[in-house]
Amino acid sequence: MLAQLFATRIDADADATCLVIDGHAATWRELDERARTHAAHLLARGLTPGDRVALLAHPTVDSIATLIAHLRLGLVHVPLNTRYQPAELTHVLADSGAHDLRAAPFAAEPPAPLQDWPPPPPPDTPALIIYTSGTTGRPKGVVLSQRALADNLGAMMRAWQIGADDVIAHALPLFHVHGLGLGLLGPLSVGARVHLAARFSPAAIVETFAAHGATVFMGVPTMYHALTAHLDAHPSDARALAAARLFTAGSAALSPELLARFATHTGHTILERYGMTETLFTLANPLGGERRAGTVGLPVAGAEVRLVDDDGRALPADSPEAGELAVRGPGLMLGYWNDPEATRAAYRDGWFMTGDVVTRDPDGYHRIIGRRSTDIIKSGGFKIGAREIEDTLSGHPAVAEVAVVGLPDPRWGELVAAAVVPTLAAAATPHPTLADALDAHCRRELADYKRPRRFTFVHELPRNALGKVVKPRVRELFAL
Ligand code: MCA
Ligand code: AMP
Repeated sequence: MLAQLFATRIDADADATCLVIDGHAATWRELDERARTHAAHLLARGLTPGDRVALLAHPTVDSIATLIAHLRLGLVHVPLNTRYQPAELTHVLADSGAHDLRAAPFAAEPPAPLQDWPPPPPPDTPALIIYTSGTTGRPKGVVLSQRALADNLGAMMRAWQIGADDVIAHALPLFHVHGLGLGLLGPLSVGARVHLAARFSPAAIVETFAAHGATVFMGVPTMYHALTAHLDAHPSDARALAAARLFTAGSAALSPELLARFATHTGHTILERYGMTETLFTLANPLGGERRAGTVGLPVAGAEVRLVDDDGRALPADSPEAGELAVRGPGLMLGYWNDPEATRAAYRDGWFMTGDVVTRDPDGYHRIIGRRSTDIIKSGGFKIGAREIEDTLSGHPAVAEVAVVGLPDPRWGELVAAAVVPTLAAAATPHPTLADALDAHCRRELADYKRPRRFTFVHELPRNALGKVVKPRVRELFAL
């Protein structure tokens, strides 16, 4: 489905610039030529539809051409998180069984580029596997179909009226659906131009608006925090942003204070929306109507949502009560890769259970007020599983027991923090020395955003009568 959209673009707009990456521009024709060369390499390797292919998700024209080749050949694209450490990458490669383009680079001598693209793969075949953290151990692979991407991203592009006149200022990572789907594939599929920055910085975003006529920016709240701080220091930079058409936020809660400060600088009310890797994008404030601070708005076209109480009953539409958000619709994943049990457990009565606790205003606007599990942390818009960090820290010889929590933080949303009971052998080691040793261990084993930023050392962890660690009380240990 997406494959078809790209075919249309190449026929219609061959000489239009579709990507600008750190100053290097590429037209659709160039992107297509590179994709064809890449496709020829892949076919020469004997890869066939359904095979997974892993690639470090660096923002380069080549990696995007590779992605397009995969989508058009019916190969399953597995973007590798560029912040991952070797052990994390090993898990993704082993779990997905992906052909690793890093381990087996193509021969220097390219084969003749592919002459004709094959017919588009069937809509319900896997297109992407995105690894996302959960409550259990290592990240799980979320399998997204060609149809889910085309339908849901198409709905989002229509809702935001994104089209060939738009230029997207893009600084999100290309290994999650926010940056890869909403920021890149969606806009490209409707003919918008995407300006990618290799790294996010407020100055680079301002420059994309001031010098390259960007019209739309999609960011996580941490980026708006940085942008607003930049505008506090350089108020005149707000002019370039004021001329834009649309600013959107998602992946984590945007505080009403931040929304108001950004509006004071730029005149723009950020459009906040909600999504999840497993469901794609399901709730959004309207482009035309009221964008209500502290809410994620209304269901996106095609998505059905309902709130479910603790007994599994759907709440009536006008109920003021909080319930777990359940989602149905074409954007839903095909399942977790190779994990039918986890897939089954994620659904109830045919609805995907998000784990997010939500209320509804009388007129239908949704508010995310919490999460069912204290073991999911969102920091900088990245999802982090407390369990994975605990398992990593438990592997250090100085750790007898550990509990990881998220602490509220104005910049990062939540900050990863670890309460540690040292082993007897380590009990006499000064706490700063222990913290340094654990930090060094985490730097080797974990992506930087997963590293605990605070450690506390305790004699025992707070537990309930059943012996289970009580996470809210672990959080209190850091207030001392
Ligand atoms: C980095 N630092 C941190 C964290 N990350 N400190 C605390 N907590 C963190 N999480 C520190 C670094 O160690 C460094 O410290 C300093 O901050 C700057 O690091 P750097 O990596 O340069 O930070 P950054 O580039 O400014 O990173 C911020 C970021 C990044 C660009 C906002 O977090 C990001 O790309 N987030 C996007 C995540 C995303 O795409 N999520 C979408 C998931 P020092 O200077 O001391 O070394 S998809 C999703 O959620 C659904 C579908 C949806 O709805 O979108
Ligand atoms: P991910 O697994 O990285 O796709 O993250 C999905 C999760 O991000 C959701 O289940 C929510 O907890 C959170 N999320 C996404 N958008 C928002 C938002 N606008 N406000 C609050 N939380 C959000």
